[in-house]
Amino acid sequence: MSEIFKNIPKIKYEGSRSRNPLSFKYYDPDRVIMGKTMKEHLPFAMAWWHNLCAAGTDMFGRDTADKSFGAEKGTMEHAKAKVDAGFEFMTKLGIEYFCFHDVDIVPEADDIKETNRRLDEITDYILEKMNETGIKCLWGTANMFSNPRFMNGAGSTNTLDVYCFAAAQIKKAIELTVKLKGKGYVFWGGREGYETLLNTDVKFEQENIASLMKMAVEYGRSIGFEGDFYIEPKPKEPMKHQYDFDAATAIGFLRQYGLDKDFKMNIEANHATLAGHTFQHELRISAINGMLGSIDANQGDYLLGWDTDEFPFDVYESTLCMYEVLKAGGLTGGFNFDAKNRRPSNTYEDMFYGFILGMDTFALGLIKAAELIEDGRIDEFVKNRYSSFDSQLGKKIRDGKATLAELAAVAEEMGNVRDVAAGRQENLESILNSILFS
Ligand code: XUL
Ligand code: CO
Repeated sequence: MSEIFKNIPKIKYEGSRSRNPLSFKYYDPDRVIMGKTMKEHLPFAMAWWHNLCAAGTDMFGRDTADKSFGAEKGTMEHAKAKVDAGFEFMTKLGIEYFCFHDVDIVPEADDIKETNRRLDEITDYILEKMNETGIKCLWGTANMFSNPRFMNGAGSTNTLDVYCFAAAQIKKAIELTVKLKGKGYVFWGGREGYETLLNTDVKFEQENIASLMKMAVEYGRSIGFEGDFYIEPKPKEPMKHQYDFDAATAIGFLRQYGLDKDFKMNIEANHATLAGHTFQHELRISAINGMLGSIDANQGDYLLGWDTDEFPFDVYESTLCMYEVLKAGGLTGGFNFDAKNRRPSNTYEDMFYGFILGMDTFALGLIKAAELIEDGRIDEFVKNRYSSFDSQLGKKIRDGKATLAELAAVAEEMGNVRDVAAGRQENLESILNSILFS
């Protein structure tokens, strides 16, 4: 196997003053922050689909990048060339993990039995590369949205035959995840939603999705999968309304169907903003419910209302993300760059620039989040903000032992409220700025 990214050396940390575009400015893997190395805090992953498959096609134009890696597309040679390219790419960047859909790693055949045979063959090859390099699998998943059979959804389909196909793909993808020792298995509800309620039985569809997930958990556990299952919430696109709208909705669904012990959230930044939330909101909601599992690290665009999957460069966002992650005690999963180069960024160098940007953005976010926590002013403010509840009566309320009548009597005794503490948002934002730009 010959080198594919010939002009690209191994990417090293050179510091923020370096003018070398092929170097890290902030990601210094061995630097220790709050007792752990950056590499331990930030288990980065490469998304097979964006990095090795997507080549720039959009609604208005075809590929701009060459991702053939010297082989004919649609062949097993090409599938292997992508493995070679992917492992060389990850090794050069020091990325420890990858994530994949079944159809990212082989061309789908006409018959699922042949597709599965191809999957066995390619994962043998991937395993060899994993053993050679020490690179690991973060999570696997089944693509149940591209093939036309899934036009009405997979778990939410109206057609029993399609439901069986979804089951077959999930079964195989879990087997592959176990074979590659993946830490997680993802359900992103590609077309699990609807375009119009006029043709949709929402209850029926949601029950079927839950059943499919239950079968997946049972099967996964029966073949030794010990990792987490994840739901990756997204409010819309491709469907007008997707059932896993946001973290709160997905968590409610999991609890309703008794799946909450086996599942956590895989939170994607761009999906959060599509749902009208901040990235930080989705992380916080997952964390306070004990379900912050993994992250799809990317960002959207304020001017565009769709999932642009850009490489993250917004350090406010990455700092507030890392603030949530540090406070939650880290992730069980990792940081998967579910991100793609812009269409005109179509060279091999651009593939590296995308990851250098993303890794540096999260490294800087980690540095700044640790400074915020060590500074302590924000945490202290939040703690003090609720200090009135430290009283006897406050404790009684927190313990669920107070009555409405008792509290009303206290209010009547006071006659009116004299003192409500200020929220201090501007002051806190200014602290954040002073730490970000110190
Ligand atoms: C789509 C998306 C997916 C999932 C995996 O918006 O994020 O690529 O991450 O299916
Ligand atoms: Co994603």
